[in-house]
Amino acid sequence: MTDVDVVVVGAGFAGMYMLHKLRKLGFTAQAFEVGDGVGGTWYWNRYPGARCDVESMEYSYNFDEDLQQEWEWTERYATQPEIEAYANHVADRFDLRTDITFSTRVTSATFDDDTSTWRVTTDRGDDLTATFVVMATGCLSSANLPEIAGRESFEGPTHHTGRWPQEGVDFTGKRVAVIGTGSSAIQAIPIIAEQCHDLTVFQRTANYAVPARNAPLDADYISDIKSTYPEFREANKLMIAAFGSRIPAGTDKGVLEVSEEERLAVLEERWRHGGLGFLGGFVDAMLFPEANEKVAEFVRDKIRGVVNDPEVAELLAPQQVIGCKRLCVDTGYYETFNRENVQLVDINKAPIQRITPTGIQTVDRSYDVDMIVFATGFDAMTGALLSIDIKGRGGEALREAWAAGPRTYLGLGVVGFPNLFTISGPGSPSVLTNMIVSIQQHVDWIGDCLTYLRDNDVATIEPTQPAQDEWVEYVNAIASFTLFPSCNSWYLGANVPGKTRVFM
Ligand code: NA7
Repeated sequence: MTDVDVVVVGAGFAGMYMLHKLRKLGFTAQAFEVGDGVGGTWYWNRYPGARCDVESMEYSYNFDEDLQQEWEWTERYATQPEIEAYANHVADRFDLRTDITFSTRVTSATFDDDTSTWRVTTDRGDDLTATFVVMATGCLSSANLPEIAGRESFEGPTHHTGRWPQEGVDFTGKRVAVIGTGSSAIQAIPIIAEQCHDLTVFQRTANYAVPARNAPLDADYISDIKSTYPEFREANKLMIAAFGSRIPAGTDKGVLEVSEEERLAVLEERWRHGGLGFLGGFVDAMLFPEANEKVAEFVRDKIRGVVNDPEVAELLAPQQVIGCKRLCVDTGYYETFNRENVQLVDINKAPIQRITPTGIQTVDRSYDVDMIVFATGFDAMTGALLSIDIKGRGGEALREAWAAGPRTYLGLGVVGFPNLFTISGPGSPSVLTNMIVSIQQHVDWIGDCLTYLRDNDVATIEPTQPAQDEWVEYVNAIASFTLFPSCNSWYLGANVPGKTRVFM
């Protein structure tokens, strides 16, 4: 007899729905969460301008019709505060908090071969047994703080976008440095620039951003969607990334199969529409370098059209494959570099040497600043999982099993780790899709699986070695047909020094 049937690690959107599902199915469950509130990613990423890049009518749960009917989104893309409020609403509505222990980090999970149960411990002294453990630890939850010499010596405040203080940050009158130009930086920079005295952006790799075209949601649009919400959700599930069924359909042709005129018309229409659907105008933008380059050049031209200083425009114009790193969705990012109080520093050409007590020293000059914002991303997909000491059959450590990169079956289970599930884990569609849809699919699958085990008196389940090997091979084969492996993205773990490069 275990203390609970299931331990759930994390109370973001995955952990919350898992908890709700387990209770409905009659399992006892205990969730642990490091934050002091629910929301996961949307609890931690409070930086100015934080917004979802999937539209709000789609980035929400669909497991309860009343829930989706009663919640009112206000903008095309929801802000972090609104998504966090939604997470809290869900927690209240389904009374989830009673089974979530907050401000508590799970430190270890150890499988006992004799009893076929898990023992879970936390940094607050919890020590409990469970038949199953569900890792709802998130894909982008382990902050990547670069090891830059002298980092600790800086005398002013430093903030990582993914660990933003609850009370917010006052930039008034400050000289601010932002390191990094990924999605978080691209959302934060326009707002920081408006508030601070001056802003210096340290860019290693330029990124592609398409306009969000964010706007308040129209009441007619909301009621139109709500009147057919189940059908709308079904249609989205069938889309390649589980969102965007209302985006005007692209052509069924390749980029190079149409005339220049038609190509520009398709791209222009999607640029005007805004958002992540931009890459879906043609069938092969992520398959062939020549096709991709045409789309990339279209965006570079847009950047050149916005940024006044041609040298700055060229620096901001990315050179890698478009879409290889997750496409960013922006509001006024490139325009921000026309402001007098904003400068761009190319640290690809002149790398940062060290952080000093008063600022940032690159190989060719120093920049005095009052505050540093690290928009340097995450140890994605595996970081949060491997920060827990997980030991499976025979005491095998997950850190060892994954030393050469993560291997899973369906992104849900790992050979040698019975009754352990990873929601939207490495090797699943996960971050290449609308996360909420993929989370719900995994939670529903795990719920069905646990019910089957209980109904059939089966003590443990784990993938077989051939099934896992075939799955990993399959994922790699599909990835190798695409342009995703062509750059140093977090999809590959290539943003974290020393991490094995595997398409996750
Ligand atoms: P990202 O997309 O990983 O971006 C991190 C940025 O930080 C990126 O520009 C990196 O440059 C830069 N970076 C990372 N380490 C360093 C060091 N050591 N020195 C200088 N610059 C560095 O993280 P985000 O938080 O913006 O977005 C993550 C996801 O959240 C995003 O894809 C959306 O799905 C939401 P690099 O490109 O590695 O040269």
